[in-house]
Amino acid sequence: METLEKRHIDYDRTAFGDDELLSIYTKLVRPRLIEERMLILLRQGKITKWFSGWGQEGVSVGSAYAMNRDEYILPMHRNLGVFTARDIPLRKLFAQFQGKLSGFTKGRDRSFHFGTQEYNLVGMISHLGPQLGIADGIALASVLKNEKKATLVFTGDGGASEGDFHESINVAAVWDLPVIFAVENNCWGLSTPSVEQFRCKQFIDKGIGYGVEAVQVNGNNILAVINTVRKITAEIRENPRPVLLELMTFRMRGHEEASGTKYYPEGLQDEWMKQDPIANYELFLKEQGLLTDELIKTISDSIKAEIVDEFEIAFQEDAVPVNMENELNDVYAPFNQVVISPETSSKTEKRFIDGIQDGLRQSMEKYPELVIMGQDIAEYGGAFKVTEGFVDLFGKGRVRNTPICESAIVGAGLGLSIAGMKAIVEMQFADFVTCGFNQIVNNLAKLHWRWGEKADVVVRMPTGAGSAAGPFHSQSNEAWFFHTPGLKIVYPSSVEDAKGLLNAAIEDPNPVLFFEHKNLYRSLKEDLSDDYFTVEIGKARTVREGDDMTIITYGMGVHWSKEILDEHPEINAELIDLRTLLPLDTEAIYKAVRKTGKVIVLHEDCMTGGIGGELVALINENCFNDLDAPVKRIASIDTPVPFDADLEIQFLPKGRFETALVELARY
Ligand SMILES: Cc1ncc(C[n+]2csc(CCOP(=O)(O)OP(=O)(O)O)c2C)c(N)n1
Repeated sequence: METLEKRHIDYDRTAFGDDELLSIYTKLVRPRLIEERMLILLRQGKITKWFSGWGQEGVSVGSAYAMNRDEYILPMHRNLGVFTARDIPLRKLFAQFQGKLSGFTKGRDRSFHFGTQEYNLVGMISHLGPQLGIADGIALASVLKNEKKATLVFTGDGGASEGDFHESINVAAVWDLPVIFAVENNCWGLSTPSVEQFRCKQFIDKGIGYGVEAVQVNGNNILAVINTVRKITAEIRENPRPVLLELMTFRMRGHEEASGTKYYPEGLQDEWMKQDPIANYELFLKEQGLLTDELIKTISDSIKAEIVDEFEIAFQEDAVPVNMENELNDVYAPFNQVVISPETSSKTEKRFIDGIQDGLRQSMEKYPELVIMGQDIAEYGGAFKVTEGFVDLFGKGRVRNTPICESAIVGAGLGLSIAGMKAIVEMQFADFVTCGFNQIVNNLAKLHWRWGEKADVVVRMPTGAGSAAGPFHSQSNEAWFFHTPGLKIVYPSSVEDAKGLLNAAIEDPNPVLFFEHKNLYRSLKEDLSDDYFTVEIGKARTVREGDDMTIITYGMGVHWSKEILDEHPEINAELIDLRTLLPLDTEAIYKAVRKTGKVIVLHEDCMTGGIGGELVALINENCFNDLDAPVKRIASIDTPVPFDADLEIQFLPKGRFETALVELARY
């Protein structure tokens, strides 16, 4: 531990009694002593890399200390002090570092990449910025529940260059969310200095652009950090709003040990050494007559002994058992869907869009904790008017217009879920999900498998071509997500399924992408149960029975198939609507294939890398001996979706499907 001859930080102890000052000291040295030990273990090859918070402990410990214990903190990679300040037992923390079962992620994720409801902490994913949107959702939940709680989310000065920072602080500003955006400004992002990260003289200058209050504090002054965070939290709990808090500090060690610190200019580390948060605080406490060299040694020896013992316990723990079933079982949050039938036989003829609206409305009634978010969805009713009238029914708190910030809003959906609520995010068009892609595939999809927390979010995706809307309002993009374990993908083609599967998706605690074909919204009509009901997720539907061949499809493909089969009464085909793409109903697929021995797989999405490829592979692997003909795969051509109506007809697979159907019938 460094010592200083002269103190370089001024402290204001007005708000602190002697005992508290000392107790803060023990909390402050703890992460430093852990890192000292970790450095030894690293050199001995007993521990893998982590990201050091050496020199930044004032930020982590001070912030965590100042927050109430039941308020969420979303730490980053240098915030060991947050975890220790929340008193996570060291053996559990070290088991996490060592990938042991008694850690937080069953060996599936590393060091600080975990969350824990028990300690109200939500750890990061490597992508840095996505943390920020989650904080918005947690804070929104606290506002909607009138809990008067603050949320604190960290970001580095470098990570704050990501779009997520802009989106999240903007959403928090517009929605008056009680979030502290704590920018841990250690002046560097790996080897890149702040001047290459942003042009403002100081980070807080960004606050005015977002219309939020911005405060700067010396992050190495633990008492100043505590005072500042206490003051802000006291204010925003009562009068919710975001605050941008810039905590000035410096990283003394490398980004991680192996990358070194050679890029720091000569003398810079020596200058910052004088600002060490612990050495300065020690001097201050000595001046106050509260600390002596003996007491420092006593405290340090006792913490060090604890660290050695607790590391030993973590080392002694058996390696995590390697069991494939365990890995696969944890991909989804456990949920046994009990299908709910309509209470009465009352039915009304409704359009596809009405089925969706019915489901949404009845789910909003059933789940008071359910919130819908999307662009223009409030008074305007959404681009397709699905939520028309919802503000009057459920209020603006639960039917929320969002800024054009897909990433922050999907993140906010996850935050709502973490805080015990349910979320639906409406993409205005499925095409725009690209802007929220990271949150979906990296946060929502992996969360349960990583640390056992559910991601109770439905993303509604108005999808598909056929209305001459061009390449950015027509795409089929289900295959982008099909490849990501942890997501469910639901794609109804009937009015009944639209309502029943949407209700089921909302009920399911797992993240569901719910595809709604825009061309079906107003063209398809069916008698629909008026009551609330659900349809089983993961179950395909036999639309028509037949013996000549099997058509496996979903979405618009079901309607094209019906239409063309009606024109070819000589072909007696079994028609399977997958309805759920993830998880796939493989049993239904194999059964239908075995029944006829001839198969066409049809989808609107492009051919290459489409879901059809996976279906054909599965059929080949599992039903080869039952096949009487090569499996046909019909899809859109491998181009973006064209605007011109004739070009679009050529792009779409309907015409090629008819030819293939007739050919296969003759085979
Ligand atoms: C999206 C993304 N891009 C790049 C990286 C690689 N990376 C990890 S940390 C880091 C620097 C982060 O700097 P800053 O946010 O200032 O935090 P610091 O490490 O300085 O605490 C980079 C470039 C990443 N993890 N995620």
